[in-house]
Amino acid sequence: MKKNHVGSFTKPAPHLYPHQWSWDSAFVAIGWSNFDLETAYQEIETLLDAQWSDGRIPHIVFNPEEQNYFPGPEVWNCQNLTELAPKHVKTTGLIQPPVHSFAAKILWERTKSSGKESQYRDRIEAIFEKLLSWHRYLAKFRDPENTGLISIYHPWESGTDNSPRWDEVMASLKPDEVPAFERRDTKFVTDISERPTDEEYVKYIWLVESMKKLSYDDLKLSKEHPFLIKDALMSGIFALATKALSTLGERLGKSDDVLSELKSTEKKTTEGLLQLSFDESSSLSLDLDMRNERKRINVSTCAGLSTILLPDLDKAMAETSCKQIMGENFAHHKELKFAVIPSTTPHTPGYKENSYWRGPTWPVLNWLFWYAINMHGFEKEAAALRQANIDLLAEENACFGEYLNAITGKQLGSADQSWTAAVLIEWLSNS
Ligand code: 9WN
Repeated sequence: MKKNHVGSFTKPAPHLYPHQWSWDSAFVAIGWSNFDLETAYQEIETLLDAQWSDGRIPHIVFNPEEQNYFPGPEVWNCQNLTELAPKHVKTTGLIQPPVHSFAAKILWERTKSSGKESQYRDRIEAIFEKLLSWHRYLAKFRDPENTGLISIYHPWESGTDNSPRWDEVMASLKPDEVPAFERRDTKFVTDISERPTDEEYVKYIWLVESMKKLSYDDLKLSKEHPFLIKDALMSGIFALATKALSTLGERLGKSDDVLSELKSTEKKTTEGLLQLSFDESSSLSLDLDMRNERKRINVSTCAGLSTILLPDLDKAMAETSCKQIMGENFAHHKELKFAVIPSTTPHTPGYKENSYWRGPTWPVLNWLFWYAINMHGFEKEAAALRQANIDLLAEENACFGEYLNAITGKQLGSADQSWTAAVLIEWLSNS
């Protein structure tokens, strides 16, 4: 993390990801807060400084020093396409899962326990207000259908870019011309089969072009953009983070109106996830394809485990969800050497052992699910999951991998990934 820290933020990885990424920063701030509160606050503040006037937190904030990334700011062209984008800093027009309020709550707890409340009080107040407008943006503009669930317009928004969750929808897209481009990501990984394919990439860029044509305007996007999905993982995280924001709000003495607004948003998302997305037969929360009559996308990936992220889940549902996580489709799949959660259940359609979100395990999501299992009181299962992740990351060649093969223990993607370090710090500091 120290090595990847530049100016006032932390790059997700030394070369592959040279800018500030939204949800990476939230996890990294949690990691920093174990030993350097100031840097943790700065991480969140730098990100929030790039917030759009409608409340959205962009998925990437570009580092002006860094020209070697595709698609860079000239591709996104946000400042010329919409008044909503900030003028002083360049960003993409996408979002990522809203982990930030969850991070802010943890930061404030650690601020209090280190006796630094008065030093950081004004700053947490300012952070709270910005996060409130972020949550209002999500509730209003990312759910015009009033389902309680959050819409995404691009696989990059999901944070699980080439997950088999998106295969059927992506296969149905028929991109016309996209401007010529040269990928840069494939220059930084030794084996390019660990990254998305060129065919996937063309579609990613085509979707970006469509968003640009619609000026990143949510109302137009929700009506006309070809990719519109209610994302189960995004929604589960939204419920968890909204609860965290309302708890933070209570501690900061916010008004009853604000607190009840947040509570009803959390309730609505919880109901949406349980009623519209949860599939009894697979015990998974499934994404909904809004361009195909809200069809449930029935693929077994770790996003389906999002039910456990709901803070107000009843005991029976929490148990079902925990069993699924620790069972033979996920952490205890018979082929895995390490009992960690794979991104995709082995051998489901679209599964690939070493490819990005198609099979490898992502420590950061393991940590999030570990947190949730603990939150629901399954201490034994949480302890086992923690230990399996620590064992995997202690393998000789693990190198804080971005993602890892849980069958062989091999590190994949980028080495020295910041959020992998952050969650390892968390596991080692909190058992
Ligand atoms: C595109 C930075 C990001 C993560 C995402 C992960 C990957 C980028 C990419 O890296 O996405 O945003 O180029 O593949 O999928 O979750 O935030 O670590």
